[in-house]
Amino acid sequence: MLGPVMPDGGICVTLGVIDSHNPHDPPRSSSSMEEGELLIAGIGSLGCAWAKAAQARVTNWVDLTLVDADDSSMVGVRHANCLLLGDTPSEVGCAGMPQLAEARMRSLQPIASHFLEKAELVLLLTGLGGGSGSGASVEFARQAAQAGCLVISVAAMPFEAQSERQKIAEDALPRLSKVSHVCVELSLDRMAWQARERGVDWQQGSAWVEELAEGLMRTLANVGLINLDLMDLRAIVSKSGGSTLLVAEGHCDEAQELYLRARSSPLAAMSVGGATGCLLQVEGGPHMTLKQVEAVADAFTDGLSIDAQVILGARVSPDLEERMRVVAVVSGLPRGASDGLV
Ligand SMILES: Nc1nc2c(ncn2[C@@H]2O[C@H](COP(=O)(O)OP(=O)(O)O)[C@@H](O)[C@H]2O)c(=O)[nH]1
Ligand SMILES: [Mg+2]
Repeated sequence: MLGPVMPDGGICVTLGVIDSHNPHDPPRSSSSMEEGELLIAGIGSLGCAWAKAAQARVTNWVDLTLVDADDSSMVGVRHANCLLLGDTPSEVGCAGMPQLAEARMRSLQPIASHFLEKAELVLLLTGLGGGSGSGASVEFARQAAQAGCLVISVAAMPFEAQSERQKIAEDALPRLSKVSHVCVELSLDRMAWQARERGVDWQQGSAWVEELAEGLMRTLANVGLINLDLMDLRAIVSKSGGSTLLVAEGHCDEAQELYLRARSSPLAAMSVGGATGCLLQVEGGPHMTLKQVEAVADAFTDGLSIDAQVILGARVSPDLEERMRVVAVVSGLPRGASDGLV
């Protein structure tokens, strides 16, 4: 531990630097996490596709749950808890019927409770606007929270041209947000736009979701003291108000650039100004300096409330060399805040 540091603005930051061993294989010490404590859950077809891709990056130490009315979402998966919403031919499909998906998810609670009781953190990925994701994700998040899990939901909003889907999504989002500790809203339009910029198909634009999931899971698992870190995360997300996630990777000397990259991810417009809580994890190569960590902390905490609680962790991962990976959970945001991100 390097002890508390006080960056500009008077925000008190607790800083810990932990050397990770092999970045690809986080330690599972006896005092750290147990199997099943970290869970990525995909709900609905898009959510399942994202969850499979995200969990494939952290396969040895994060479990996977797939929930959909369509069993093709579960094809080709080796180790996952698969929950099919309706298991007779007449029941298959929840197209445009979120209430039906929600009711079916409710009836699956006895099965879901087996793995939700063990889990500490659930990262829920879903695309709103269809039936399965919009209905079942609300009920799944409710069950997870009831089982004592910390629930972080990432929900994609439909393309603006899809007005029927928009309506369903706008109904589902506040309900999902209410039963999640953190609910991050993604815009498929922004994602598609960014994918086009890079010359890839919009569905491949999901690399950002995978990075977010991987970054968050590494933040929580790599440090070895999972419970301590989950407690830090709990302290941050328990603040009242809105919350969001920021993730970025870039050169370790470009703190401001890293921050701007994190802010331009396909999140819906949301200002982090006035936030009262921030958990910031900075990961860099072996030559990362305290000065670089502080520069990133300054860039990410600039504009937070003057008395914000900031918990800062830093970790050395040899594979990052000159690069830095930053994951921030920002909470206590004034409701309805928007700064019109492009
Ligand atoms: N245009 C387009 N949008 C899609 C496609 N697949 C998914 N989406 C979007 O993703 C959202 C969720 O879709 P999906 O996960 O298939 O719904 P669910 O399985 O019924 O929950 C939809 O509301 C759409 O906005 C696609 O192939 N084309
Ligand atoms: Mg579907």
